[in-house]
Amino acid sequence: MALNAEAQKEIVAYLLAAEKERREVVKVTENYPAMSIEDAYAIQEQLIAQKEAEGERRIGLKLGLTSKAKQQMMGVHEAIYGYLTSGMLGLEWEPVDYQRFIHPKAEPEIAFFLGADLQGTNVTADDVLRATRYVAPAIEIIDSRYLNFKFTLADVVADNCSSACFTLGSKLVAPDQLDLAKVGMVFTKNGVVQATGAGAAVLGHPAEAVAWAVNKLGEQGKGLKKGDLILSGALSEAFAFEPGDTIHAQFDGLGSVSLACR
Ligand code: OOG
Repeated sequence: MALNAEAQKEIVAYLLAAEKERREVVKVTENYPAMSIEDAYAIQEQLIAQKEAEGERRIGLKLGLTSKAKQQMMGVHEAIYGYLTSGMLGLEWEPVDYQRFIHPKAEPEIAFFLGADLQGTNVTADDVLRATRYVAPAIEIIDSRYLNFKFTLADVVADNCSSACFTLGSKLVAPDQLDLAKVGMVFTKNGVVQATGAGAAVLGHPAEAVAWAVNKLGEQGKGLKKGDLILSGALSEAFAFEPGDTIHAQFDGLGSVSLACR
């Protein structure tokens, strides 16, 4: 680690305060340029532990920067992961309140529900599909705590990968019912198409992305549990929205999911 325990603790408090007070902050690497990816994951872990201490539960994992387009945009070659907590779960039939965010953006994703524990360092996409009970359409709201959504890889990892909220569609499909790489997707805002994509945009196949994350966790002796939910990464870029907007993602064979904002 490049940062000592005291600096890590300070960064955790800095990021949690930004989230609670809903304000953008200068990215951490401005003040701690030495922060490494390893430091960032340690900070992320402490940040989630703090949320748990405040009553939230860890309910799964989310991946980020899984598409080539997003990796190129960021100038990185690696995906990232963060944790989903109970407080992030939004409901399709209940509009989300814009006031709880700083500068939210929505993106379409494919969610995995695990029917078995998953841990290891050689886990394959096939292993992921075997351990998956259902897949479902999802919309993730990301809300970077950093000014103008500008950050380095270490910054975004420390910030739990910009996680804020997500909703799931009500149709659950067994993963062997369709080829997730070929699932087409149309993403709209107020009925106007914002992006189109396919499951293959996510590291070639969304289950590949999940396998990558499981192997990363496995290197630290961690894993995922039966019942965990995983958001496998965006199929397109993320789009800003405002109160009154309705976001909708339609997936071929998977059904649809929508999210209204008030
Ligand atoms: C980082 C998180 C992006 C994804 O699916 O690529 C993400 C960000 O762009 O703020 O969740």
